[in-house]
Amino acid sequence: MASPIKIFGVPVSQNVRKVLAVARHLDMPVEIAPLPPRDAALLSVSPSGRIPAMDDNGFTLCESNAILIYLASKKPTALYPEDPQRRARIHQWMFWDSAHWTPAYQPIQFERLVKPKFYGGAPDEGVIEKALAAYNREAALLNAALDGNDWLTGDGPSLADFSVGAGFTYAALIDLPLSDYPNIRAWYERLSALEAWKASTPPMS
Ligand SMILES: N[C@@H](CCC(=O)N[C@@H](CS)C(=O)NCC(=O)O)C(=O)O
Repeated sequence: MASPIKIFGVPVSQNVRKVLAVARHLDMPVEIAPLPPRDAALLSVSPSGRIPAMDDNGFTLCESNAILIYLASKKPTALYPEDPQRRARIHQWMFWDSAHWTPAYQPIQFERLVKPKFYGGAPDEGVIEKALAAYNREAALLNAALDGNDWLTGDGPSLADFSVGAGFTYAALIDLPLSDYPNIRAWYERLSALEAWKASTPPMS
């Protein structure tokens, strides 16, 4: 008999959080191996040492968005509809998340949260200023896309919302500017009301 899918990574990581939230939304049992990044035990599933990673009975995978697609492909639901154009739109947002959105907000999260908490030292305001310019450029795009839309790609939540929404996990703690983005605020409230999103909330967010 097949074992539950194993997810490697600490749930405080927003990239792990999105995987756990999607698994929960799909009602798919997973087992968590709470390893921090670069743990030696990770390397056979995640050669970069980054989290999250996954092992489904010998099939290993890393990259959070690839894992989301894998999980949702195993159990077809409205999170990942079969229609090619709807899927393409979901992929568009997931690629944007990896290529533009995460790189825009992550330096702010690192400087304001990860660095003081785990490495010690004051935030580098120069890094933050540069990152805020990128963040505002991307947040304006997201806010515009949500104008008149409750969700990113259809009438209900899809993988796109879980993927992009993970970036707001620490928004309050790291003081991400949201006052100019009312559509993002309303959308993130909708996402936050989902049982799966609540259940995957890291303790310190
Ligand atoms: N693109 C990757 C990013 C994964 C990532 O950077 N994870 C962080 C934790 S949130 C990590 O493992 N950092 C350690 C490192 O980069 O060495 C994904 O979406 O899975």
